[in-house]
Amino acid sequence: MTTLNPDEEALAQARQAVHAASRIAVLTGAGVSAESGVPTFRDAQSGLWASFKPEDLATEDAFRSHPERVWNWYAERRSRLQHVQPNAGHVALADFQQRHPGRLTLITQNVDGLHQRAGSTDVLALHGSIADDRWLDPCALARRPQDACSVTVAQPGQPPQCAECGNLLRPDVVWFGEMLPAEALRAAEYAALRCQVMLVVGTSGAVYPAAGLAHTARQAGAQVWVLNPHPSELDEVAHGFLRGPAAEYLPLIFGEDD
Ligand code: BJW
Repeated sequence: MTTLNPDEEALAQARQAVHAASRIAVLTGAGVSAESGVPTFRDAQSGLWASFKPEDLATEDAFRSHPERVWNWYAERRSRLQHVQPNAGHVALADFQQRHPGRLTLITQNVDGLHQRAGSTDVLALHGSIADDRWLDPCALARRPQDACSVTVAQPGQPPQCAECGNLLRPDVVWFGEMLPAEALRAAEYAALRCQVMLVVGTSGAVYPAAGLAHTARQAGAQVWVLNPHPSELDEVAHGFLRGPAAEYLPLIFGEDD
């Protein structure tokens, strides 16, 4: 008889749980993109990432006080995303969804679009998309509230502005203190309530309401697994841990048998 070491044992259990479940929810965070070369928020070591906490940059107040600083943070991240690719973890999830339609709900806090680029469909993107912009304020000159600004001027290193009223474009992401997209959040809560297994991948579990989905799943009776090389704030919710990198472990969990 072969004896498995604790890591192999956990991996085998998680894999078995996933393959036995008809309703799986996967909640991802920045760690799932780390091996694609996208820095995580709270591990970041360089540039603005090191100088400011996410709470100091990812807020409307920060943007209103220092629009250039925040805009350039996003510009740098957008530029980096042009040179990265989905990794084996993103691909494993997308392949599983394609092989098993309707079985896996993918909920992500990431704004990088890498799950979608890997081929995942119906991704519940709780914190928006870094690829998109929207106006910061309603147009000051509009006659009707639904009318948006239309004429945009851009100076290098500054957020584009409405030439007529001075309104600024901002990234279409969810900052601290802002509501999450209602439909995506509702669908994510529904998936958390109904799933038999939830796998939480590469998130510190520090940001709510996303982190609360793991609590919801656990309270509703799901088996909860955490995949993260380091301890996270959601460890206390988990039935089991996988202490490893997402790009290596996700293919082992979601791949087909040889
Ligand atoms: C690997 C790896 C590898 C490394 N493989 N893993 C309840 C309690 C307390 C506070 C609140 C609460 N409810 C709401 C709040 C307030 C607030 C909040 O949560 N604050 C906390 C900081 C305490 N939440 C909000 O404000 C939210 N809105 C809201 O609640 O609206 C309702 C409301 C509004 C108004 C009034 C009243 C109520 C909005 C939260 C928005 C978060 N936005 C950001 C920025 C998005 C845009 C952008 O990208 O710039 O989202 S912040 C940032 O954090 C980003 C991320 O999605 C999010 C989570 O980060 P994540 O993914 O966990 O990354 P890291 O870096 O923290 O962790 C990486 C992990 O990966 C680590 O664990 C590593 O070990 C691991 N890792 N390599 C696997 N290879």
